[in-house]
Amino acid sequence: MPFKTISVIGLGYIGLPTAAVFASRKKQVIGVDVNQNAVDTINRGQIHIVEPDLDMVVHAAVTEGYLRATTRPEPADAFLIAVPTPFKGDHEPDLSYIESASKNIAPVLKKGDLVILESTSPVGATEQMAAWLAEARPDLSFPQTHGESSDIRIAHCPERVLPGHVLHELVQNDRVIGGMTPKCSALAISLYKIFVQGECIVTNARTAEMCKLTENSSRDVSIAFANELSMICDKLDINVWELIRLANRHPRVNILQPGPGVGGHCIAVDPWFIVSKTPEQARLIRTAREVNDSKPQWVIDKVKLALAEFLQANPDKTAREVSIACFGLAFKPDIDDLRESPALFIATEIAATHSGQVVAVEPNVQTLPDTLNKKLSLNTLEQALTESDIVVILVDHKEFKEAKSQIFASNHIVDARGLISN
Ligand code: SAJ
Repeated sequence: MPFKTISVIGLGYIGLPTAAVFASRKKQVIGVDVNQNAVDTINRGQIHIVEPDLDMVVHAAVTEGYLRATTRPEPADAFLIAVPTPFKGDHEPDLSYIESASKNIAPVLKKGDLVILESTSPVGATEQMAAWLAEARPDLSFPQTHGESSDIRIAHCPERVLPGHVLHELVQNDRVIGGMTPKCSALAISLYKIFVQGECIVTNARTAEMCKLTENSSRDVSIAFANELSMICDKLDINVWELIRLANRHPRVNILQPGPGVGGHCIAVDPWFIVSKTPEQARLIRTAREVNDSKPQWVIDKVKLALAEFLQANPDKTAREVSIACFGLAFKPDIDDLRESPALFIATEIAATHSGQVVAVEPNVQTLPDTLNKKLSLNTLEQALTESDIVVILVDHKEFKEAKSQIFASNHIVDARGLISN
């Protein structure tokens, strides 16, 4: 077998599940992360991130001796780089994590090794990674200079799994394999076939990079269309949820759902990687980002309006006596991930500016991040409905859908998800 030992660099939302799944197929896996705390947690058989069933898979992999974490790279037959690729303040991609991962693994590379970049990356990042590796190891040959006879094989194989369904999608999804040469692709396929049941489709590295960016930009543009419609319909006094339901009856129309904005760590970031490379051409992609990014403030303004209307209808009350409940803080339904969440941003802003009480109902989390505790407190659904004057629906969690008629009975509702109007 060509892969006795596999190393995964970056043990986050993609790297850790990937490492655990290789280990579950009885491969020796070395996980590498700069975060000592994450490394220690994993070596205890526990996890530092939230993903259904991942705890069990990691626990089994560690206790059976197939997965081990460390902060310093060790020799392996294949290296998968799954580190963050955020953007800088000006929306320019920040490749510094890929650069330091490349420089860290370079000393342990040997002839015949495969290096795969899995991180979502701007076009050209794989070639850049190959250049960093070659610079650090002039004694080895690389595909950019030696083609099919290179010592090291390099490919870009972007991750495409949906948070909350990672373990299932890692195995079932088709995989785009962008080798720097056909032999690089062939070796990458033989690695992924250890656990991937979906099809592995070969292309080149640049197309694979653009493919991942295109998938998330396509979704961002579609959501922006829905969000723009919601703002248009609000002006025209039309129920956008009914409108979309009706339009979607057309056999070739499939509009997505408006919401309080686009959250998560991918869809709100990746389109900028296209815009930064081709700013003059990527007009629609940029505008979609701007539309989606404007939606949280639009919702906050709606809450302010609801408060003004409430005070007008209840002249005996002051703002300090008005209680607001925010339903949902996660970045999308039925998960507990609060990172990059427009719902959390909106709830925090309301708590910071409203003089009365602001509570949040979030059935998927037990405690709020320390930074929020003073301004925002968690409440149960029942208590929030009894005690609040204004209800703001930010996430359509299943618990809220089940309590739809109870919520509907509230007098003042700002419904950013169409929970009750849908
Ligand atoms: N959203 C809406 N309306 C919709 C659909 C989504 O407002 O109709 C919002 C969600 O509430 C959320 C955001 O968009 O705030 C993103 O959620 P999502 O479920 O669309 O996507 P993510 O970020 O969880 O995962 C995406 C996936 N990409 C695509 O579906 C094209 C996933 O397959 C990728 O692997 C992942 O990004 C990634 O890691 O890039």
